[in-house]
Amino acid sequence: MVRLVLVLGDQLTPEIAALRHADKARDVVVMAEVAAEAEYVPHHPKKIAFLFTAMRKFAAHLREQGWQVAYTPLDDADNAGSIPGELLRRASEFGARAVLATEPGEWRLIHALQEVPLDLTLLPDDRFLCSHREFSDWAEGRKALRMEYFYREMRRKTGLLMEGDKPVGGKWNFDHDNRKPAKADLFRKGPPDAPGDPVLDDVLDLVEARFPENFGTLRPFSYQTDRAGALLVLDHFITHALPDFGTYQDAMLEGDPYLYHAVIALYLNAGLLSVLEICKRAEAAYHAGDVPLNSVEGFIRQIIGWREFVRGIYFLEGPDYVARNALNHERHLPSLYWGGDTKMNCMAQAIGQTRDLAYAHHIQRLMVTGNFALLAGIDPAQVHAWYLAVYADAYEWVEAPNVIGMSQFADGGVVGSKPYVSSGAYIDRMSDYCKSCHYRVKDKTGARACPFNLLYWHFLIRHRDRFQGNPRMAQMYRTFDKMDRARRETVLAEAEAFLDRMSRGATV
Ligand code: FAD
Ligand code: DLZ
Ligand code: SF4
Repeated sequence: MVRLVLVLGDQLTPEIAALRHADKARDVVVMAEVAAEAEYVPHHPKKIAFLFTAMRKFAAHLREQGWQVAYTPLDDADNAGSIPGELLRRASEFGARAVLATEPGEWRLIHALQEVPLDLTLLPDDRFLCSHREFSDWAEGRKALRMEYFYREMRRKTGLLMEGDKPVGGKWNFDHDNRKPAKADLFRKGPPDAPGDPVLDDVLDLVEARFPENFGTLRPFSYQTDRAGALLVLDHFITHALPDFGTYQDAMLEGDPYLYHAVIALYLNAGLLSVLEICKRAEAAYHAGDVPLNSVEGFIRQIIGWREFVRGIYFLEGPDYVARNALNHERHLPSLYWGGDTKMNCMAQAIGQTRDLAYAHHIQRLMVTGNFALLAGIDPAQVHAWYLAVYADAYEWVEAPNVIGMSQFADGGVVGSKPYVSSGAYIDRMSDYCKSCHYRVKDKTGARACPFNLLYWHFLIRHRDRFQGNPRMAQMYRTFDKMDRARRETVLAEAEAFLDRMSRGATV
Protein backbone atom coordinates (compact mmCIF):
# COMPACT_ATOMS: atom_id res chain seq x y z
CA MET A 1 0.00 0.00 0.00
CA VAL A 2 1.15 3.51 -0.78
CA ARG A 3 2.83 5.48 2.03
CA LEU A 4 3.23 9.22 2.43
CA VAL A 5 6.80 10.47 2.88
CA LEU A 6 6.83 13.81 4.67
CA VAL A 7 9.64 16.25 3.80
CA LEU A 8 9.58 19.48 5.84
CA GLY A 9 10.99 22.83 4.78
CA ASP A 10 14.22 22.28 6.72
CA GLN A 11 14.67 18.70 5.49
CA LEU A 12 15.81 19.44 1.94
CA THR A 13 18.41 16.66 1.80
CA PRO A 14 18.06 13.88 -0.81
CA GLU A 15 19.53 11.38 1.69
CA ILE A 16 17.22 12.40 4.56
CA ALA A 17 16.09 9.40 6.62
CA ALA A 18 12.45 9.37 5.40
CA LEU A 19 13.53 9.32 1.76
CA ARG A 20 16.18 6.66 2.39
CA HIS A 21 13.55 4.42 3.94
CA ALA A 22 10.92 5.06 1.26
CA ASP A 23 10.15 3.25 -1.97
CA LYS A 24 10.36 5.47 -5.04
CA ALA A 25 8.18 3.13 -7.06
CA ARG A 26 5.30 3.17 -4.60
CA ASP A 27 5.40 6.03 -2.08
CA VAL A 28 4.35 9.67 -2.44
CA VAL A 29 6.48 12.52 -1.12
CA VAL A 30 4.40 15.20 0.61
CA MET A 31 5.69 18.77 0.81
CA ALA A 32 3.55 21.75 1.75
CA GLU A 33 3.83 25.48 2.26
CA VAL A 34 1.38 25.98 5.12
CA ALA A 35 0.10 28.94 7.10
CA ALA A 36 0.66 27.15 10.43
CA GLU A 37 4.43 26.97 9.82
CA ALA A 38 4.68 30.35 8.16
CA GLU A 39 2.77 32.10 10.95
CA TYR A 40 3.67 30.51 14.32
CA VAL A 41 6.00 33.48 14.65
CA PRO A 42 6.05 36.43 12.22
CA HIS A 43 9.03 35.12 10.24
CA HIS A 44 11.20 37.55 8.34
CA PRO A 45 9.94 37.75 4.71
CA LYS A 46 13.41 36.77 3.44
CA LYS A 47 13.32 33.63 5.59
CA ILE A 48 9.93 32.58 4.18
CA ALA A 49 11.01 33.40 0.62
CA PHE A 50 14.26 31.47 1.02
CA LEU A 51 12.51 28.41 2.39
CA PHE A 52 9.58 28.30 -0.05
CA THR A 53 11.89 28.77 -3.05
CA ALA A 54 14.30 26.12 -1.79
CA MET A 55 11.34 23.76 -1.13
CA ARG A 56 9.97 24.24 -4.65
CA LYS A 57 13.38 23.61 -6.22
CA PHE A 58 13.96 20.58 -4.03
CA ALA A 59 10.57 19.15 -5.05
CA ALA A 60 11.53 19.63 -8.71
CA HIS A 61 14.84 17.87 -8.04
CA LEU A 62 13.06 14.92 -6.43
CA ARG A 63 10.72 14.63 -9.41
CA GLU A 64 13.74 14.57 -11.71
CA GLN A 65 15.06 11.72 -9.60
CA GLY A 66 11.86 9.78 -10.26
CA TRP A 67 9.88 10.52 -7.09
CA GLN A 68 6.18 11.24 -7.13
CA VAL A 69 5.84 14.51 -5.21
CA ALA A 70 2.56 16.00 -3.98
CA TYR A 71 3.52 19.64 -3.44
CA THR A 72 1.11 22.24 -2.06
CA PRO A 73 1.92 25.91 -2.60
CA LEU A 74 0.69 28.35 0.03
CA ASP A 75 -1.93 29.85 -2.30
CA ASP A 76 -3.39 26.49 -3.43
CA ALA A 77 -7.16 26.67 -2.95
CA ASP A 78 -7.17 23.21 -1.31
CA ASN A 79 -4.29 23.96 1.09
CA ALA A 80 -5.30 22.57 4.50
CA GLY A 81 -3.19 25.16 6.32
CA SER A 82 -1.09 22.84 8.50
CA ILE A 83 1.24 19.88 8.12
CA PRO A 84 -1.16 17.44 9.84
CA GLY A 85 -4.01 18.81 7.70
CA GLU A 86 -2.02 18.30 4.51
CA LEU A 87 -1.09 14.75 5.51
CA LEU A 88 -4.75 13.88 6.07
CA ARG A 89 -5.80 15.47 2.79
CA ARG A 90 -3.08 13.61 0.85
CA ALA A 91 -3.86 10.37 2.68
CA SER A 92 -7.42 10.42 1.42
CA GLU A 93 -6.31 11.54 -2.07
CA PHE A 94 -3.82 8.66 -2.43
CA GLY A 95 -5.57 6.08 -0.27
CA ALA A 96 -2.63 6.01 2.16
CA ARG A 97 -2.73 5.05 5.84
CA ALA A 98 0.97 5.24 6.71
CA VAL A 99 3.39 8.16 6.97
CA LEU A 100 7.18 8.04 7.00
CA ALA A 101 8.72 11.18 8.50
CA THR A 102 12.08 12.37 9.74
CA GLU A 103 11.91 13.83 13.23
CA PRO A 104 11.15 17.58 13.06
CA GLY A 105 13.43 20.03 14.88
CA GLU A 106 10.70 21.35 17.13
CA TRP A 107 8.65 19.72 19.90
CA ARG A 108 5.52 21.55 18.70
CA LEU A 109 5.61 19.79 15.34
CA ILE A 110 6.69 16.42 16.77
CA HIS A 111 3.62 16.46 19.02
CA ALA A 112 1.38 17.62 16.18
CA LEU A 113 2.55 14.70 13.99
CA GLN A 114 1.98 12.22 16.79
CA GLU A 115 -1.65 13.36 16.98
CA VAL A 116 -2.37 12.68 13.31
CA PRO A 117 -4.71 9.66 13.01
CA LEU A 118 -2.42 7.83 10.57
CA ASP A 119 0.19 5.15 11.12
CA LEU A 120 3.30 7.32 11.71
CA THR A 121 6.93 6.13 11.57
CA LEU A 122 9.18 8.86 12.94
CA LEU A 123 12.82 8.28 12.00
CA PRO A 124 15.79 9.91 13.76
CA ASP A 125 17.29 12.86 11.90
CA ASP A 126 20.73 11.39 11.26
CA ARG A 127 22.06 14.48 9.49
CA PHE A 128 23.47 15.32 12.93
CA LEU A 129 26.65 13.70 14.25
CA CYS A 130 25.26 13.04 17.70
CA SER A 131 22.02 11.12 18.28
CA HIS A 132 19.69 11.91 21.21
CA ARG A 133 20.83 8.67 22.86
CA GLU A 134 24.53 9.47 22.51
CA PHE A 135 23.98 12.95 23.94
CA SER A 136 21.99 11.73 26.94
CA ASP A 137 24.61 9.01 27.59
CA TRP A 138 27.31 11.69 27.50
CA ALA A 139 25.29 13.97 29.79
CA GLU A 140 24.40 11.22 32.27
CA GLY A 141 25.95 11.75 35.68
CA ARG A 142 27.74 15.02 34.80
CA LYS A 143 27.32 17.87 37.26
CA ALA A 144 27.47 20.42 34.46
CA LEU A 145 27.25 20.06 30.69
CA ARG A 146 30.08 21.98 29.10
CA MET A 147 30.46 22.31 25.34
CA GLU A 148 34.25 22.05 25.47
CA TYR A 149 34.22 18.43 26.72
CA PHE A 150 31.41 17.44 24.37
CA TYR A 151 33.36 18.96 21.49
CA ARG A 152 36.38 16.78 22.23
CA GLU A 153 34.16 13.72 21.93
CA MET A 154 32.96 14.94 18.53
CA ARG A 155 36.56 15.49 17.41
CA ARG A 156 37.42 11.94 18.44
CA LYS A 157 34.28 10.56 16.81
CA THR A 158 34.83 12.28 13.45
CA GLY A 159 38.63 12.25 13.43
CA LEU A 160 38.51 15.92 12.36
CA LEU A 161 41.81 17.72 13.17
CA MET A 162 43.14 14.65 14.97
CA GLU A 163 46.53 12.96 14.87
CA GLY A 164 45.74 9.54 16.26
CA ASP A 165 44.06 10.27 19.58
CA LYS A 166 45.71 13.71 19.96
CA PRO A 167 44.38 17.05 18.67
CA VAL A 168 46.36 18.56 15.79
CA GLY A 169 48.66 21.29 17.14
CA GLY A 170 48.63 19.78 20.64
CA LYS A 171 45.61 21.78 21.87
CA TRP A 172 41.87 21.31 21.47
CA ASN A 173 41.05 25.00 21.35
CA PHE A 174 42.92 27.97 19.88
CA ASP A 175 40.56 30.76 20.94
CA HIS A 176 43.44 32.41 22.72
CA ASP A 177 44.69 33.60 19.28
CA ASN A 178 41.26 34.93 18.24
CA ARG A 179 38.99 37.86 19.13
CA LYS A 180 40.70 40.81 17.51
CA PRO A 181 38.80 43.87 16.28
CA ALA A 182 38.70 44.29 12.47
CA LYS A 183 39.57 47.26 10.27
CA ALA A 184 37.45 48.48 7.38
CA ASP A 185 38.56 46.76 4.16
CA LEU A 186 37.02 47.70 0.85
CA PHE A 187 38.21 44.46 -0.75
CA ARG A 188 36.44 42.10 1.65
CA LYS A 189 33.75 40.43 -0.43
CA GLY A 190 30.53 39.09 1.03
CA PRO A 191 29.12 35.72 -0.04
CA PRO A 192 28.21 35.39 -3.74
CA ASP A 193 24.74 36.65 -4.66
CA ALA A 194 22.34 34.41 -6.52
CA PRO A 195 20.92 35.61 -9.82
CA GLY A 196 17.12 35.82 -9.88
CA ASP A 197 15.02 33.07 -11.47
CA PRO A 198 11.33 32.48 -12.21
CA VAL A 199 10.75 30.20 -9.20
CA LEU A 200 12.14 32.84 -6.85
CA ASP A 201 10.19 35.61 -8.60
CA ASP A 202 6.89 33.77 -8.03
CA VAL A 203 7.70 33.20 -4.37
CA LEU A 204 8.74 36.81 -3.84
CA ASP A 205 5.38 37.98 -5.22
CA LEU A 206 3.56 35.49 -3.00
CA VAL A 207 5.45 36.50 0.14
CA GLU A 208 5.00 40.18 -0.62
CA ALA A 209 1.25 39.72 -0.95
CA ARG A 210 0.77 37.37 2.02
CA PHE A 211 3.13 38.82 4.64
CA PRO A 212 3.12 42.57 4.07
CA GLU A 213 3.25 43.41 7.78
CA ASN A 214 6.12 41.14 8.82
CA PHE A 215 9.26 42.88 10.09
CA GLY A 216 12.03 42.68 7.47
CA THR A 217 12.94 43.78 3.97
CA LEU A 218 12.07 41.29 1.24
CA ARG A 219 13.82 42.86 -1.76
CA PRO A 220 16.54 42.88 -2.90
CA PHE A 221 16.81 39.15 -2.30
CA SER A 222 20.18 37.60 -3.07
CA TYR A 223 20.47 34.44 -0.94
CA GLN A 224 21.04 31.16 -2.73
CA THR A 225 18.06 28.83 -2.85
CA ASP A 226 19.46 25.46 -3.96
CA ARG A 227 22.33 23.13 -3.24
CA ALA A 228 24.49 24.32 -6.14
CA GLY A 229 24.24 27.89 -4.88
CA ALA A 230 24.92 26.86 -1.28
CA LEU A 231 28.09 25.10 -2.49
CA LEU A 232 29.23 28.33 -4.16
CA VAL A 233 28.85 30.13 -0.83
CA LEU A 234 30.84 27.41 0.90
CA ASP A 235 33.62 27.60 -1.73
CA HIS A 236 33.76 31.36 -1.41
CA PHE A 237 34.02 31.15 2.36
CA ILE A 238 36.77 28.52 2.38
CA THR A 239 38.86 30.50 -0.11
CA HIS A 240 38.28 34.09 0.92
CA ALA A 241 37.10 34.27 4.54
CA LEU A 242 38.11 31.14 6.47
CA PRO A 243 41.78 32.18 6.76
CA ASP A 244 40.73 35.17 8.88
CA PHE A 245 37.61 33.64 10.45
CA GLY A 246 39.23 32.84 13.80
CA THR A 247 41.09 36.07 14.31
CA TYR A 248 38.12 38.31 13.60
CA GLN A 249 35.14 36.19 14.58
CA ASP A 250 34.10 38.53 17.40
CA ALA A 251 34.63 41.77 15.45
CA MET A 252 31.78 44.08 14.37
CA LEU A 253 31.98 46.86 11.78
CA GLU A 254 29.37 49.32 10.62
CA GLY A 255 28.34 48.60 7.03
CA ASP A 256 30.10 45.21 6.93
CA PRO A 257 27.49 42.67 8.00
CA TYR A 258 29.35 39.47 7.15
CA LEU A 259 33.05 40.23 7.83
CA TYR A 260 34.77 36.80 7.77
CA HIS A 261 31.69 34.75 8.65
CA ALA A 262 30.52 31.89 6.48
CA VAL A 263 26.82 32.82 6.13
CA ILE A 264 26.00 29.15 5.69
CA ALA A 265 23.75 28.42 8.68
CA LEU A 266 20.60 29.04 6.62
CA TYR A 267 21.72 26.46 4.03
CA LEU A 268 23.04 23.96 6.55
CA ASN A 269 19.92 24.10 8.72
CA ALA A 270 17.59 23.74 5.73
CA GLY A 271 19.51 20.66 4.56
CA LEU A 272 21.29 22.08 1.49
CA LEU A 273 24.75 21.46 3.00
CA SER A 274 25.97 18.76 5.36
CA VAL A 275 28.04 19.03 8.52
CA LEU A 276 30.79 16.69 7.42
CA GLU A 277 31.21 18.08 3.93
CA ILE A 278 31.65 21.57 5.37
CA CYS A 279 34.13 20.48 8.03
CA LYS A 280 36.12 18.27 5.66
CA ARG A 281 36.45 21.15 3.19
CA ALA A 282 37.75 23.37 5.98
CA GLU A 283 40.15 20.69 7.23
CA ALA A 284 41.48 20.08 3.70
CA ALA A 285 42.20 23.81 3.31
CA TYR A 286 44.22 23.64 6.53
CA HIS A 287 46.20 20.61 5.37
CA ALA A 288 46.86 22.35 2.04
CA GLY A 289 48.46 25.17 4.00
CA ASP A 290 45.83 27.73 2.99
CA VAL A 291 44.26 28.32 6.40
CA PRO A 292 45.84 28.71 9.85
CA LEU A 293 44.96 26.32 12.64
CA ASN A 294 43.28 28.93 14.88
CA SER A 295 40.73 29.64 12.13
CA VAL A 296 39.99 26.10 11.07
CA GLU A 297 39.77 24.82 14.64
CA GLY A 298 37.49 27.71 15.67
CA PHE A 299 35.22 27.13 12.69
CA ILE A 300 34.98 23.36 13.09
CA ARG A 301 34.27 23.85 16.82
CA GLN A 302 31.24 26.00 16.01
CA ILE A 303 29.80 23.26 13.84
CA ILE A 304 30.64 19.94 15.48
CA GLY A 305 30.86 21.50 18.94
CA TRP A 306 28.32 24.27 19.52
CA ARG A 307 25.78 23.28 16.89
CA GLU A 308 25.59 19.63 17.97
CA PHE A 309 25.77 20.60 21.66
CA VAL A 310 22.81 23.00 21.54
CA ARG A 311 20.72 20.46 19.67
CA GLY A 312 21.55 17.88 22.31
CA ILE A 313 20.44 20.31 25.03
CA TYR A 314 17.17 21.14 23.26
CA PHE A 315 16.09 17.51 23.07
CA LEU A 316 17.51 16.53 26.46
CA GLU A 317 15.78 19.35 28.34
CA GLY A 318 12.34 18.75 26.82
CA PRO A 319 9.40 20.82 25.61
CA ASP A 320 9.23 23.12 28.66
CA TYR A 321 12.74 24.47 27.96
CA VAL A 322 11.52 27.41 25.86
CA ALA A 323 9.29 28.66 28.69
CA ARG A 324 12.05 28.86 31.31
CA ASN A 325 12.67 32.16 33.07
CA ALA A 326 15.21 31.50 35.82
CA LEU A 327 15.88 35.21 36.39
CA ASN A 328 12.16 36.14 36.46
CA HIS A 329 12.57 38.77 33.77
CA GLU A 330 9.23 40.25 32.74
CA ARG A 331 9.76 43.50 30.90
CA HIS A 332 8.17 43.74 27.42
CA LEU A 333 10.44 43.60 24.40
CA PRO A 334 10.72 47.26 23.38
CA SER A 335 9.61 48.35 19.92
CA LEU A 336 13.18 49.16 18.93
CA TYR A 337 13.66 45.41 18.30
CA TRP A 338 11.00 45.67 15.61
CA GLY A 339 12.70 48.59 13.92
CA GLY A 340 11.54 51.39 16.22
CA ASP A 341 13.89 54.34 16.69
CA THR A 342 16.84 54.04 19.00
CA LYS A 343 19.75 56.29 19.84
CA MET A 344 21.98 53.30 20.63
CA ASN A 345 24.05 52.90 17.49
CA CYS A 346 25.10 49.30 18.21
CA MET A 347 21.44 48.26 18.50
CA ALA A 348 20.47 50.28 15.42
CA GLN A 349 23.25 48.58 13.42
CA ALA A 350 22.55 45.02 14.56
CA ILE A 351 18.77 45.37 14.20
CA GLY A 352 18.96 47.34 10.94
CA GLN A 353 21.11 44.63 9.45
CA THR A 354 18.72 41.98 10.74
CA ARG A 355 15.79 43.82 9.12
CA ASP A 356 17.59 44.07 5.76
CA LEU A 357 19.28 40.67 5.60
CA ALA A 358 17.62 38.32 8.12
CA TYR A 359 21.23 37.91 9.29
CA ALA A 360 23.46 39.08 12.10
CA HIS A 361 26.58 37.27 13.16
CA HIS A 362 27.13 35.55 16.45
CA ILE A 363 28.59 38.44 18.43
CA GLN A 364 25.91 40.86 17.29
CA ARG A 365 23.27 38.34 18.44
CA LEU A 366 25.02 37.58 21.72
CA MET A 367 26.75 40.77 22.83
CA VAL A 368 24.52 43.46 21.34
CA THR A 369 20.84 42.49 21.04
CA GLY A 370 21.07 39.54 23.47
CA ASN A 371 23.20 41.41 25.99
CA PHE A 372 20.83 44.38 25.97
CA ALA A 373 17.73 42.21 26.48
CA LEU A 374 19.38 40.42 29.39
CA LEU A 375 20.64 43.59 31.04
CA ALA A 376 17.24 45.24 30.61
CA GLY A 377 15.40 42.24 32.08
CA ILE A 378 13.24 41.46 29.04
CA ASP A 379 10.86 38.48 29.22
CA PRO A 380 12.91 35.62 27.67
CA ALA A 381 9.84 34.15 25.94
CA GLN A 382 9.51 37.38 23.94
CA VAL A 383 13.23 37.45 23.21
CA HIS A 384 13.00 33.83 22.02
CA ALA A 385 10.06 34.60 19.73
CA TRP A 386 11.97 37.54 18.24
CA TYR A 387 15.10 35.52 17.42
CA LEU A 388 13.02 32.67 16.02
CA ALA A 389 11.24 35.10 13.71
CA VAL A 390 13.97 37.36 12.41
CA TYR A 391 16.88 35.13 11.33
CA ALA A 392 16.87 33.10 8.13
CA ASP A 393 18.69 30.28 9.95
CA ALA A 394 16.34 30.11 12.96
CA TYR A 395 14.63 26.86 13.95
CA GLU A 396 13.72 26.14 17.52
CA TRP A 397 16.22 23.29 18.13
CA VAL A 398 19.13 25.67 17.52
CA GLU A 399 17.65 29.06 18.36
CA ALA A 400 16.16 28.22 21.76
CA PRO A 401 19.31 26.92 23.51
CA ASN A 402 21.22 29.89 22.11
CA VAL A 403 18.61 32.40 23.32
CA ILE A 404 16.98 30.87 26.40
CA GLY A 405 20.28 29.32 27.46
CA MET A 406 23.41 31.01 26.20
CA SER A 407 22.11 34.53 25.77
CA GLN A 408 19.38 35.06 28.40
CA PHE A 409 20.52 32.61 31.13
CA ALA A 410 16.81 31.77 31.46
CA ASP A 411 17.68 28.08 31.84
CA GLY A 412 19.57 28.89 35.04
CA GLY A 413 22.94 27.75 33.72
CA VAL A 414 22.35 24.60 31.64
CA VAL A 415 24.14 25.96 28.55
CA GLY A 416 26.56 28.40 30.16
CA SER A 417 28.19 28.67 33.56
CA LYS A 418 27.70 32.44 33.75
CA PRO A 419 25.59 35.02 31.95
CA TYR A 420 27.06 36.76 28.90
CA VAL A 421 26.79 40.37 30.09
CA SER A 422 29.06 43.28 29.37
CA SER A 423 29.15 47.03 29.63
CA GLY A 424 29.71 49.28 26.61
CA ALA A 425 33.48 48.75 26.88
CA TYR A 426 33.28 45.32 25.21
CA ILE A 427 31.26 46.68 22.27
CA ASP A 428 33.67 49.58 21.95
CA ARG A 429 36.66 47.24 21.90
CA MET A 430 35.22 44.89 19.28
CA SER A 431 33.47 47.38 16.96
CA ASP A 432 33.44 50.88 15.52
CA TYR A 433 29.83 51.45 16.61
CA CYS A 434 30.52 53.75 19.55
CA LYS A 435 32.30 56.35 17.42
CA SER A 436 29.06 57.53 15.85
CA CYS A 437 26.69 56.91 18.75
CA HIS A 438 24.52 59.49 20.50
CA TYR A 439 25.72 58.02 23.80
CA ARG A 440 29.28 58.18 25.10
CA VAL A 441 30.79 54.84 25.89
CA LYS A 442 33.26 56.35 28.33
CA ASP A 443 30.48 58.02 30.37
CA LYS A 444 29.39 55.90 33.29
CA THR A 445 26.67 58.28 34.47
CA GLY A 446 24.95 61.40 33.17
CA ALA A 447 22.59 62.25 30.32
CA ARG A 448 24.83 60.74 27.64
CA ALA A 449 26.08 57.71 29.59
CA CYS A 450 26.08 54.53 27.49
CA PRO A 451 22.97 52.54 28.54
CA PHE A 452 25.00 49.32 28.56
CA ASN A 453 27.20 50.87 31.29
CA LEU A 454 24.20 51.74 33.46
CA LEU A 455 22.29 48.53 32.92
CA TYR A 456 25.32 46.35 33.49
CA TRP A 457 25.45 47.34 37.16
CA HIS A 458 21.68 47.28 37.47
CA PHE A 459 21.69 43.66 36.26
CA LEU A 460 24.46 42.60 38.62
CA ILE A 461 22.84 44.23 41.62
CA ARG A 462 19.35 42.87 40.76
CA HIS A 463 20.84 39.38 40.75
CA ARG A 464 23.47 39.73 43.46
CA ASP A 465 22.18 36.76 45.45
CA ARG A 466 22.46 34.45 42.50
CA PHE A 467 25.79 35.55 41.00
CA GLN A 468 27.97 37.00 43.72
CA GLY A 469 29.20 33.55 44.72
CA ASN A 470 30.20 32.67 41.15
CA PRO A 471 34.02 32.83 41.14
CA ARG A 472 34.00 34.20 37.58
CA MET A 473 31.80 37.11 38.64
CA ALA A 474 33.07 37.96 42.11
CA GLN A 475 35.51 40.56 40.76
CA MET A 476 32.66 42.55 39.18
CA TYR A 477 30.90 42.77 42.53
CA ARG A 478 34.11 43.86 44.24
CA THR A 479 34.51 46.65 41.66
CA PHE A 480 30.96 47.87 42.29
CA ASP A 481 31.35 47.72 46.05
CA LYS A 482 34.52 49.82 45.84
CA MET A 483 32.67 52.73 44.18
CA ASP A 484 31.64 55.44 46.60
CA ARG A 485 28.08 55.20 47.80
CA ALA A 486 26.71 58.27 46.03
CA ARG A 487 28.06 57.00 42.72
CA ARG A 488 26.54 53.57 43.23
CA GLU A 489 23.17 55.17 43.97
CA THR A 490 23.41 57.43 40.91
CA VAL A 491 24.23 54.53 38.57
CA LEU A 492 21.31 52.47 39.79
CA ALA A 493 18.86 55.40 39.77
CA GLU A 494 19.86 56.38 36.23
CA ALA A 495 19.53 52.77 35.06
CA GLU A 496 16.08 52.62 36.62
CA ALA A 497 15.07 55.89 34.93
CA PHE A 498 16.35 54.61 31.57
CA LEU A 499 14.29 51.42 31.86
CA ASP A 500 11.20 53.42 32.82
CA ARG A 501 11.60 55.72 29.83
CA MET A 502 12.07 52.74 27.52
CA SER A 503 9.01 50.95 28.90
CA ARG A 504 6.90 54.09 28.50
CA GLY A 505 7.79 54.08 24.80
CA ALA A 506 10.34 56.92 24.73
CA THR A 507 13.12 56.67 22.15
CA VAL A 508 16.19 55.53 24.07
P1 FAD B 1 29.65 31.50 11.29
O1 FAD B 1 29.99 32.49 12.31
O2 FAD B 1 30.41 31.55 10.03
O3 FAD B 1 29.83 30.06 11.98
C1 FAD B 1 29.85 28.87 11.21
C2 FAD B 1 28.74 27.93 11.58
O4 FAD B 1 28.89 27.46 12.92
C3 FAD B 1 27.35 28.51 11.53
O5 FAD B 1 26.85 28.52 10.21
C4 FAD B 1 26.57 27.58 12.43
O6 FAD B 1 26.10 26.46 11.74
C5 FAD B 1 27.62 27.13 13.45
N1 FAD B 1 27.46 27.84 14.72
C6 FAD B 1 28.22 28.84 15.20
N2 FAD B 1 27.84 29.16 16.45
C7 FAD B 1 26.79 28.38 16.75
C8 FAD B 1 25.95 28.24 17.89
N3 FAD B 1 26.12 28.99 18.97
N4 FAD B 1 24.94 27.36 17.81
C9 FAD B 1 24.75 26.61 16.73
N5 FAD B 1 25.52 26.67 15.63
C10 FAD B 1 26.53 27.54 15.65
N6 FAD B 1 22.39 29.71 14.83
C11 FAD B 1 21.49 29.16 14.01
O7 FAD B 1 21.85 28.38 13.14
N7 FAD B 1 20.15 29.43 14.14
C12 FAD B 1 19.70 30.29 15.10
O8 FAD B 1 18.50 30.51 15.20
C13 FAD B 1 20.65 30.90 15.97
N8 FAD B 1 20.24 31.77 16.93
C14 FAD B 1 21.17 32.35 17.76
C15 FAD B 1 20.75 33.22 18.75
C16 FAD B 1 21.66 33.79 19.62
C17 FAD B 1 21.21 34.71 20.72
C18 FAD B 1 23.03 33.49 19.48
C19 FAD B 1 24.03 34.08 20.41
C20 FAD B 1 23.46 32.64 18.49
C21 FAD B 1 22.55 32.05 17.61
N9 FAD B 1 22.96 31.17 16.59
C22 FAD B 1 22.02 30.58 15.79
C23 FAD B 1 24.37 30.80 16.44
C24 FAD B 1 25.16 31.69 15.46
O9 FAD B 1 25.00 33.03 15.82
C25 FAD B 1 24.74 31.47 14.02
O10 FAD B 1 24.82 30.10 13.71
C26 FAD B 1 25.63 32.21 13.05
O11 FAD B 1 25.62 33.58 13.34
C27 FAD B 1 25.20 31.96 11.62
O12 FAD B 1 25.97 32.71 10.73
P2 FAD B 1 27.16 32.08 9.88
O13 FAD B 1 26.66 30.94 9.09
O14 FAD B 1 27.81 33.21 9.17
O15 FAD B 1 28.09 31.51 11.04
C1 DLZ C 1 10.09 27.74 9.00
C2 DLZ C 1 9.11 27.10 8.06
C3 DLZ C 1 8.22 27.91 7.36
C4 DLZ C 1 8.25 29.39 7.44
N1 DLZ C 1 7.30 27.37 6.54
C5 DLZ C 1 7.25 26.03 6.36
C6 DLZ C 1 6.29 25.43 5.53
O1 DLZ C 1 5.41 26.09 4.97
N2 DLZ C 1 6.32 24.09 5.37
C7 DLZ C 1 7.24 23.31 6.00
O2 DLZ C 1 7.25 22.09 5.78
N3 DLZ C 1 8.14 23.85 6.83
C8 DLZ C 1 8.19 25.18 7.02
N4 DLZ C 1 9.07 25.73 7.88
C9 DLZ C 1 9.99 24.84 8.62
C10 DLZ C 1 9.29 24.19 9.81
O3 DLZ C 1 8.74 25.21 10.65
C11 DLZ C 1 10.31 23.33 10.54
O4 DLZ C 1 10.35 22.09 9.89
C12 DLZ C 1 10.00 23.11 11.99
O5 DLZ C 1 10.07 24.31 12.70
C13 DLZ C 1 10.95 22.09 12.62
O6 DLZ C 1 12.29 22.52 12.56
FE1 SF4 D 1 26.28 50.92 22.02
FE2 SF4 D 1 26.97 52.32 24.19
FE3 SF4 D 1 28.64 52.14 22.14
FE4 SF4 D 1 26.38 53.56 21.90
S1 SF4 D 1 28.09 53.98 23.27
S2 SF4 D 1 27.23 52.12 20.40
S3 SF4 D 1 24.98 52.36 23.15
S4 SF4 D 1 27.95 50.45 23.42
